[in-house]
Amino acid sequence: GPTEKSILLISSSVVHGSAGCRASTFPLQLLGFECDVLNTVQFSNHTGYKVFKGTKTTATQIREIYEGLKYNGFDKDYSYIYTGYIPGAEGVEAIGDIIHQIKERNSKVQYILDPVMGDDNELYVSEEVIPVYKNLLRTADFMTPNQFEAELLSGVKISSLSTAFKAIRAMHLLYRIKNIIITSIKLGGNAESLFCVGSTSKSDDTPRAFQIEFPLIDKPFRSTGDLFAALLIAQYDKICKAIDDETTVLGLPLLKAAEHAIGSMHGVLQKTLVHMEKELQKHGEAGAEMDVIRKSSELRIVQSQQEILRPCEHYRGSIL
Ligand code: PXL
Repeated sequence: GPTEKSILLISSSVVHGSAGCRASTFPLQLLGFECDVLNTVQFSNHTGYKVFKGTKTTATQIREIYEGLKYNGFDKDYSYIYTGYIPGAEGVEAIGDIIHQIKERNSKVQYILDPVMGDDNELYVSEEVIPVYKNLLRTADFMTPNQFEAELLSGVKISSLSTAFKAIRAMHLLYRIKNIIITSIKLGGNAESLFCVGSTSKSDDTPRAFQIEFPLIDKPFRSTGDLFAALLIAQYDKICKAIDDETTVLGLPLLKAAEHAIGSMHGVLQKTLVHMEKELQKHGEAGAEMDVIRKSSELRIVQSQQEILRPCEHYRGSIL
């Protein structure tokens, strides 16, 4: 029915661990979303380990899978589409075609493009995806780059909050995109906090920007962007529905959604940190091995249901 919340998730699957769709599906289901999941790869584990094995879904296979969805009419009722980890340019192109078709058939669907390309100045997909994403961004309603991805897509080096907002303004203009969130920005080598900065452009095209500061937990977590995007979508949907119900106009739904997503995120990371310390103690000397650290820092998502359902309200942002 019309009140059903449904989403098509297009991202990676890993057998072990919590990357890609394995980070986003369960939280969205827990928060009441019907999730359709198209896996762009099936890897043994995320690519940050010494070894990973598995297969990529080819562009032809992606198109074929969509034909099946379309034939059966499953693609008509999505409230949201999310795209995340896609390893190559042909894959991004094939998925772009799918997005166009779904948008043509359903003008209400909202598309969240998470341009998953890398982190800390290191790419983990083919660099040929960059121009293809630049094209695809024009059809997106939301984008959720991290600092590195925002730099690649805006051409602006982010070294301060003011350059972050410069990057945001550039992306609004380049891609005519309404909602932008740069999920985490680190300013300086020994920073103790991170910043989430975002913006919604109003009907007159002026951006309404905001920032949220939250504590940095300095561990080699991965998949935090995948989980954040999922939480953001769920919180945004909830806030927009609450506005409809009460016909009150809140300041900026995207800011509220990001505050709640960060609240949950912080809870998941705290849970993961406690687990990590226990595991590393158990492993003694061997605990210093990078892959042991990697495994112990896989996000503890199933164990964090309360944190996902009831985000802590501690992180408050400000409108600029
Ligand atoms: O969190 C991004 C991500 C998603 N999927 C896979 C990955 C990564 C990052 O390394 O390897 C398979």
